[in-house]
Amino acid sequence: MLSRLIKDIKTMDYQGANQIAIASLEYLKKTKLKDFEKVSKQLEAARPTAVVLHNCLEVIRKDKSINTINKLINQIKRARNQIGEKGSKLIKNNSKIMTHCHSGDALSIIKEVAKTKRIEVYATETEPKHQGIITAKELHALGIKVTVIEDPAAAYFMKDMDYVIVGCDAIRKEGVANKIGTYNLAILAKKFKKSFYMAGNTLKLDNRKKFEIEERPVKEVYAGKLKGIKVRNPAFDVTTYDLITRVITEKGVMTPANVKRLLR
Ligand code: RUB
Repeated sequence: MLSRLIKDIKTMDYQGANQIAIASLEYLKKTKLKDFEKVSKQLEAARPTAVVLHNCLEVIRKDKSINTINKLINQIKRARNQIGEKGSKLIKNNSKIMTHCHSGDALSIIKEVAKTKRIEVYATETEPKHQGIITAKELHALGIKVTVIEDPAAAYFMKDMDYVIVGCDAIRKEGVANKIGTYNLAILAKKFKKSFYMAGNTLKLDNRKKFEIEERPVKEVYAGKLKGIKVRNPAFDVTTYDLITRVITEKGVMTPANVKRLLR
C-alpha cells in the first residue's frame, strides 16, 4: 500500500538515499502506468532532499518499463560495490575511521577495507534518530571493531582519527548534502588535518534548481512541551567543497574540482 510505504519512508524504516530509492522503485514496478506520475510525486515528496529517487524517475519517464526500473536498482547496487573497491584503496592498515549516520555507500568502503586491513571505526550516534547505532551493529556483526560516540564528542576524538568517511544525499554545485552534523565533522576534520571522504554514486549528482533541506518533526529533538520556544530539526546539511578531500563514486575517486565539472 502506498500510504504504508510513505509512512515507512518518513519514519525512516527505510533510510539512506539509496534504500529510499530502491524501496520506491520496487513499489513503482507494481504501479499502473496511469498512476505513475501521481505515485512518483508522492514518493519523492516523502524525503525531498536526497536526489537518487528524483534522478531515477527522470530516467523512467523516458521509458516506463520494469526493465528500466530493474536496471536502475542494479546500477545502485553495483555502484555500491564499486565504491567499496575504489574507496578501500585510500585507507591504510591500522587506521581509525569516523563515520556518521548510516550510509550504505560509506559502509561499503569500510567493509571492503576490513577484509584485508585492521581498522577501528568510531560511529557517531547521530542525533536525533540514532542511525549511527544501525551502523555500529552492522559493522560489529561483521567482526569490525566499532565504538559509538555521542555527536558532540566528535571534536574530542577527532585527533585520534585517520579518516572521516560519510555518505551523500545530493552532490551539488554548492557542496554535498548529507545527514545533519556532517558539516560539523568536515570542519573538525579540516582543523585536525584529517582526510574527509564523502561516498556516493553518480545518481546522487544533483542539478535540481529547487533544493529543499527536509525539516523533520520537532518532537524528534525534544519531546516535552516548550511554550513559546521554537524548535527546529533540519535533517541534512551541505558540506562545502573546501572541506572535502575526495568524493568517492563508482566512476572513480574524484577531487572537488572533478565533481563540480560533472554538474550543470
Ligand atoms: C541518511 C544519510 C546517508 C545518505 C547516504 O540520512 O544521510 O548518509 O542518505 O546513504 P537518513 P546511502 O537516515 O535521514 O535517511 O549511502 O545508504 O545512500
